[in-house]
Amino acid sequence: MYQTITYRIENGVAWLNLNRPDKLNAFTSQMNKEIQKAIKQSSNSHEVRAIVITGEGRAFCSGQDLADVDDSMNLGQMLRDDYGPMMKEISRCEKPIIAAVNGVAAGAGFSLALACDFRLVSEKASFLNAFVNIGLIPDSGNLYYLSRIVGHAKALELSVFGEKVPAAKAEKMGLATKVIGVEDWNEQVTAFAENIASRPTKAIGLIKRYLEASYHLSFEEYLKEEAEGQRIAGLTKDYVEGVTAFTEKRKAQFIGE
Ligand code: T3D
Repeated sequence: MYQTITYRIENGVAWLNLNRPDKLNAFTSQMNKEIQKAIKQSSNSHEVRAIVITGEGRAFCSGQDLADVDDSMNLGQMLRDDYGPMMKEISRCEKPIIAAVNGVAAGAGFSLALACDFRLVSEKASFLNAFVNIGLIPDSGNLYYLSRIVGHAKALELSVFGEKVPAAKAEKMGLATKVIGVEDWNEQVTAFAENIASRPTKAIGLIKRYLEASYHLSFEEYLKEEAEGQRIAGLTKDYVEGVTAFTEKRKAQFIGE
């Protein structure tokens, strides 16, 4: 079904592995489309309550496959056809998405990690806003997310100098949710993802929706929207379970509905 990625669901977690390790998981048009499809599949599946995107081999993703482009290509069209739709699918997804950054994340691979809700970063991983090194601007929502995560000044610095940011420095900048050692990488990533998957999935989706909306609305408009969000959250089974568990002094068992 998929050729450039692998996809499986385990314990409520959809695992989406970029699978072109000999090219450091560089993007092709096909890979863009397969990621888009896998995110949509996860969004539509009741079974999925968290999504992990990671890379096979030693890299997370090295960005656009530079062997797959030529000078005559309209790069704007490429973004409109491939990267834009993929990034929109990710931003529309109401399930929590975790980038498990196992190795270098460069160019649009960095953008992909930025678009995720959490970034678990291996101690041997690094981030590289490589675009400027080949005369391009950061794309695929990169500046949009990067400036929100690290602030305007750092976003400009990382984009203009295009230098590698090692895991420890990335953590200090707020780029990493958590840096994880190589030895317990699989265990810790799985535990983090399954923890998120056990939480009230609908509420998490609404948190994502309204956090994003807060950037685009006046405070008055935001309060109006927020009230609607809470109305929806208040109708979920997980809300009933949360309150019941509190009054019964036990741990809530959320089901994601
Ligand atoms: O079309 C457009 O340009 C518009 C779209 C833009 C979106 C973008 O993402 S632009 C940015 C594209 N990405 C880059 O510029 C990053 C290029 N890669 C690197 O800078 C380095 O490879 C890394 C820092 C990512 C890793 O360095 P290192 O030393 O660990 O590995 P390496 O030896 O450079 O790479 C290993 C192999 O992967 C190598 O192939 P080989 O020699 O073993 O056959 C290398 O060519 C290949 N590879 C790495 N990145 C890419 C790639 N092949 C194709 N495309 C790549 N992006």
